[in-house]
Amino acid sequence: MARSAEQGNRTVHVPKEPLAESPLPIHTLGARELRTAARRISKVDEELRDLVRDMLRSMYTARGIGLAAPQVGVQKQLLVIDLDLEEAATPPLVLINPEITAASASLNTYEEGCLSIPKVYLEVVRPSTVEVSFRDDQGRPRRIKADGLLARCIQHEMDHLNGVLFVDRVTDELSLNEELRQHGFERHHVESIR
Ligand code: K1U
Ligand code: ZN
Repeated sequence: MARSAEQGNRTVHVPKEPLAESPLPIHTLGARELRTAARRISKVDEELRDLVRDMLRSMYTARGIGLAAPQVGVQKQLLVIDLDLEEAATPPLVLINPEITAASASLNTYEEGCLSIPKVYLEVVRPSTVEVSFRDDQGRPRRIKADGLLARCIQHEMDHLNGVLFVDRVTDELSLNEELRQHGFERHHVESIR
């Protein structure tokens, strides 16, 4: 639907309270959708912003801090992040066609989780800081330097855009097998594309 000049292209904004049901079902380990590489987005329009809103509502409902489009079965290079779930005034980050332009040589270890692998938490080693270029929800080019949990989350979500899951990066095979088993997954569900 066309928007009037008064309405303009509004930045996406949705309440952070969880809904009774996720607007978009989130695929879980074993689903083919999680192993399919996402395509670049050529047009940032109201239809895409509607998808962003539904992804944000789904992320807030699942109480996650990030969500990538392939997790909801959409093979587009789009991800959302919000590290401040309790603060309504903090806007989420929307990254369209993100590219890592620099990554630190220094690495750190963090126990990651994933909405697509519920309850499984395992240590993953990644670069401590990254620089990322992307388009925002208005299609404007952006560039950020990220460290801490934001750097971690960006790398985790960008992996989703390439069909890579954090369990592919776990080096402790014993812990991986045990943690998967304890939460109802089997090793064959991982089926790495790497
Ligand atoms: O991609 C996803 O499935 C979201 C994932 C993001 C993520 C978490 C931890 C490290 C890297 C990436 C999650 O949000 S899982 C839930 C979670 O770990 C968490 C939720 C609320 C506060 C803090 C962590
Ligand atoms: Zn994930």
